[in-house]
Parts: sequence; structure tokens; C-alpha cells
Amino acid sequence: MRINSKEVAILIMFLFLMALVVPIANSYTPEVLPPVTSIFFDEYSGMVTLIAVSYPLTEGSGVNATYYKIDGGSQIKYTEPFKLPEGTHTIEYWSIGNNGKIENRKTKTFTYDSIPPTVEITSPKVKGIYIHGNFITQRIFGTKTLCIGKVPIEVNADDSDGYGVKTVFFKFSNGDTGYDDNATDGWTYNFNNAHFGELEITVTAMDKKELMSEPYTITINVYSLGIL
Ligand SMILES: [Ca+2]
Repeated sequence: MRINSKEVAILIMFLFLMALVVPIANSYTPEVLPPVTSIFFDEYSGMVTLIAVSYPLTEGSGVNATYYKIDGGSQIKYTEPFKLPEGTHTIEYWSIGNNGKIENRKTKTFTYDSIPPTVEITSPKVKGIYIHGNFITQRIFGTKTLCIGKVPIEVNADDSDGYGVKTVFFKFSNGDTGYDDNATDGWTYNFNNAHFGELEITVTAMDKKELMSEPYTITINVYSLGIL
């Protein structure tokens, strides 16, 4: 059989193309791929869901098992969504395919906060005497805090290891209200209106998940023209 130069050229071209195509085709062999695991966190219920998928979907070898660790603890086999403990935690998670391939471990940190903050009034102090907002002394007689002039209120608000306090609300028995949403100088409010006699002050704190504290109330005596 005679082979002319044109046929040789076609043959060389064919071999060249095969050399290119065959390795590409081989690199798509499904068995070499580990599964891919995704993590989902619901901040309201605190539930963590892991979903593992093997690729390619049409010829997937299937997922053998998914595992996770919370805060570097013991390895747990994932069987159903689980609840994150209160506070901030890091989850390490990975899956193993039926092909024996192990996914590289991934980590993700979440905070679960279901506990409202706590709040208390630290100033004016119980039985303190204040003039124009300055603490003067403790009362010896009488049981009630006395403020002559404005009433500077300081509050201690704490959200433990939750999302943190967002706003502190102030409510007064004369109908006044106020709030502080900037903690850089503490949680404070100045009552600076005209008032004579008993005044009930109620504070509540809201965390960044909008959970509200129990109210904290004190009753003081105020004599203020509302000008100082
Ligand atoms: Ca909280």
C-alpha cells in the first residue's frame, strides 16, 4: 500500500490531537474527586446543617459520611442538623466519598445568642445626694436618693458572650423617654427636665439580636427647674 504525504500529514495531525484529548478525558475520571460539604447556620434556632455533594452529580460515587468537630473537640459523625451551644463556636467539617477520597477540612465560626442582656442602674447611687449632677454624699437620714438639678444616669448593660448590647432605653414616670445607642462613653442619659418630687426611672437593654432585658427600676426624689 502506498501512503502519500497528504495521508501522513493527516495521520500526524490525528495522533497529535489524540495526545491532547486523551489526558484531558482521563483527568475527568469521577473517582478522583472528594465530596464538597456546605454549612448553613440559622441564627434564630441555632441549628447547624451540613450538606455534602459528590461530583459529578451524574456519575457521583456518593458521599460515605460527613464529620464535624466543635471547638476542636471530638470528631462527630453528622446524621442530622444539630444545635450550636450558646456563644461563639468554631466548627470544623468535612466529608468522605464512597471512593475513599477525603475532602479538605473547612472551618467556620458562628455565634448563637438566645439570652437577653442584663441591665442595672449604677448612678444615681442608692441614698446618694446629687447637686447639679455631681455626687455630694450619702444620705444618713432618709432612704431615697436625692437629686437637686439634673439627674445623670449611668447604666451597666451586659450581654455576656452574645452579640452585644445595641441600645439602652430610659423611661421616666413623668412620661419622658430617651435612649443611648453608643457605648463608647458608657450607657448614659441625662434627665434634665423640670421635676419636683418622686421620679421613677426604668431602664431596659436590647442586644444586637433585639432580645430585651428585664426592666430595672429605681425611684428617686428630684428637685429640678430643668435649667441646670
Ligand atoms: Ca444576647
